[in-house]
Amino acid sequence: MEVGKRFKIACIGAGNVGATAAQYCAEMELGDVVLTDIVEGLPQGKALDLTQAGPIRGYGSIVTGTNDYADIEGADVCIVTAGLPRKPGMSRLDLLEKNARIITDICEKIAKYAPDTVVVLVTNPLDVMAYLAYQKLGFPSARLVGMAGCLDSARLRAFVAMELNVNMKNVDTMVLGSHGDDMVPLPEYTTVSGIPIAKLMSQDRVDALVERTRKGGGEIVALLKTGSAYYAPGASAARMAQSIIRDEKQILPCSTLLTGQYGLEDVYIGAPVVLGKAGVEQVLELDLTDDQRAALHASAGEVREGIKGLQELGIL
Ligand code: A3D
Repeated sequence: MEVGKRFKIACIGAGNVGATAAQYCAEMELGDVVLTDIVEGLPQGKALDLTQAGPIRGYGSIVTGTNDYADIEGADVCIVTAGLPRKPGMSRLDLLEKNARIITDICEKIAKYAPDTVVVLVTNPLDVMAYLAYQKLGFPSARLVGMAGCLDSARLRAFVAMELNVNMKNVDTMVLGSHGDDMVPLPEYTTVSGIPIAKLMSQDRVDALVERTRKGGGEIVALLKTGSAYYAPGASAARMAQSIIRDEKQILPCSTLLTGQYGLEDVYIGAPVVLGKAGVEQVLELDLTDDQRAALHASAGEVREGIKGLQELGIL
């Protein structure tokens, strides 16, 4: 009897987003999950808790927790959420440096223990960290992909569904560009069961929903007061892991290395990609208006500023 392969997903960073991604991966039975963190007991405790939810939720994925990177050995997908949030008094540059040092260290460990893995990076500032990880890992760019567009497009889909009082599953959309205020949502590519949203609501309402999407992360931070969003980010990372592990070849907006597409190169930025077992198997180029193209280039300019910051710090 042929025994099926059990896939392995390493969630590096067992904080809010990492543990939530682990939960969704286990619930979807994508494979066995290894939660990894530097804080002793944290990944072990959350892993045990998730394991004990298995009999109730009906999943058979084995979830373990560790502080030892050797345990990620052979992981098919590594979801990286390790990093520090911005604290009061911490400048953007401070945060950039601290997270860049964490990502550099983690990349060394991934390259050592899981050299064939596909990395789904989540740590902010997302597109800059994705570029850094790509440089540090030495993997083909197909195997390093950033999570942002999945989340941003899910937010726009949810807002459209809430506005029209329809099922969110019927809403489809595409968001390009960097993660943050410079993202480039594409209302022309937003449909409800194939119907363009321009036929379902006024331009003013479309603009308002796009603006709410742009500020979607901040809206949740303001409500939570401490910490940032984690259910939808965790679900987005797990969704990407699913497309990779099951070789689904889903078209999803992800941060990826551009090599001339949209007139941009040598920068990580959000674009529609085909995600399969090789990672990013294609980058799709959409027709953009002049304004959207200019917004995408401005977005890439911001990412390049961050990359320049890392070069000045001697990290890149
Ligand atoms: P949090 O709950 O603080 O978890 C971060 C975890 O990383 C903590 O448990 C730390 O102990 C751990 N950690 C720190 N250094 C290391 C290390 N070297 N190795 C292993 N673990 C380490 O944060 P969170 O889960 O809410 O967010 C995690 C990251 O994701 C942050 O950078 C967020 O800004 C980012 N994030 C990005 C998005 C995007 O859409 C791109 C959305 C949500 C969060």
